[in-house]
Amino acid sequence: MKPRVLGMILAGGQGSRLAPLTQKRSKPAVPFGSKYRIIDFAINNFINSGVFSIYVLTQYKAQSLTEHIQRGWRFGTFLSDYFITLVPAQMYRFEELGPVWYRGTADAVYQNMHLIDNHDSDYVAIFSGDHIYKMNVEHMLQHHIDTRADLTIAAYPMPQSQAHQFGIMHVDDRWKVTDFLEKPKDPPSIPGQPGMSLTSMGNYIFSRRALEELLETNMAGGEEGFDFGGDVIPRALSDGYTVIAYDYHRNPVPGQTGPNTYWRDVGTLDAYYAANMDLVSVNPEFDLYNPQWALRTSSEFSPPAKFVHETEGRRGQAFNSIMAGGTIISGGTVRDSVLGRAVRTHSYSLVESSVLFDDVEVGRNSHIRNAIVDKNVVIPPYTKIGTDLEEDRARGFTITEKGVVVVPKSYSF
Ligand code: ADQ
Ligand code: ADP
Repeated sequence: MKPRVLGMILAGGQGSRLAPLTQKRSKPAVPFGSKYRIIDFAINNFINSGVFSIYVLTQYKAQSLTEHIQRGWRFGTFLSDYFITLVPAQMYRFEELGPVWYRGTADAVYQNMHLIDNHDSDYVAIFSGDHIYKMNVEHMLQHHIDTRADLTIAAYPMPQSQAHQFGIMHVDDRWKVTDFLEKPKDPPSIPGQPGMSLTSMGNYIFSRRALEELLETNMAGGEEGFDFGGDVIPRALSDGYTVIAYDYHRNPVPGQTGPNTYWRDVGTLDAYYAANMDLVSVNPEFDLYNPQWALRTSSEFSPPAKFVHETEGRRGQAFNSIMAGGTIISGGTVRDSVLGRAVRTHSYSLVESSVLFDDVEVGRNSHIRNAIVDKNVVIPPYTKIGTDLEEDRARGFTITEKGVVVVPKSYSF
């Protein structure tokens, strides 16, 4: 019999370093790559790996995420094991814990243990909803089963200089985890690979019994111990559970040649912008077009994108760019840019190296460069964004360390 696997996606992250994009939505709900939301990549990893029972645990400013999932992510209605269901914090343990929302990632699962009982899972795959990557979860599960692990943690080798923002693992020569440090100041290097640290991707597969035992013992204390990285994983090690690191690099998805080298946290505006720009480069590191690893998203209706070329002076054209349905390049030039749905650009405008979310309108003769423009912004004619950063700052826009200008949602000029 096939093992029963329950997928849980942690989607409550605030993503404060992505503000203003996260002012009105959680990080997993932030639009990415024209028509996707960040959470779509985690969902696709599950369904492309045959995990069709999925709970999405939400908390912070979840309305946008809720609508995205409800609108577009639906399986059939008559197979009860095929579902993507949102699980907001709703105090299921009120009698024991009193009025508390999710106090951390492990607590989000702890407060919903009844879902694991109802599903009668053998294994629970608890994945972060915050990252852009492709991962074969079936392969990771097989590894978990083969190594008789209680807990398997997806691992990504990363330059030591960036590793302080992550959980770091020490492993033995068979990739058994011997130590786990959550966000250490001086991350240790991988033996034999100086300059690199073995990072936790925040993706875990637990055998059900180990998960239940660990959460029960870990949550019993009451005041703290609510996160997987800081609390539950160190506890698993000190209590003698078998914790195995799964080598993400060595396990590419079907249809991909070469090792898996792409995993992006997109936790800062500059990282988010760079990951979008990668998609419109001539040879992107992240491939949206692998038919063996389909990247689905909310399938909202939209009419086809259109390019209008009225006269020579008013030609609508785009180079090295992607855009979604309903967008009309009604004159003007778009280059090296990512455009969402129902964007309008007008004659003599120029959009360069920018990310425009759904429903942005670019007026005649406007020039937008090195910018991220959130939804529902109408840019009047003759406006420049990204040219004079002092002026942009004075308008209240966020300017990143690398000089990318971010225009907040529904900004009015
Ligand atoms: P962080 O990313 O710092 O480190 P955290 O902010 O807890 O951990 O977020 C992990 C995931 O849980 C994210 O997908 C987030 O959206 C979600 N989340 C956060 N709080 C939540 C809550 N209360 N309810 C539901 N979901 C919530 C973690 C690990 C590190 C690891 C990195 C990898 O702790 O060890 O290296 O992820 O990015
Ligand atoms: P997104 O910009 O992420 O696509 P939407 O514009 O579709 O989000 O909004 C999603 C939901 O969030 C809507 O139901 C909307 O009413 C709600 N919403 C957005 N901004 C706010 C806000 N400031 N206060 C309350 N609800 C909001």
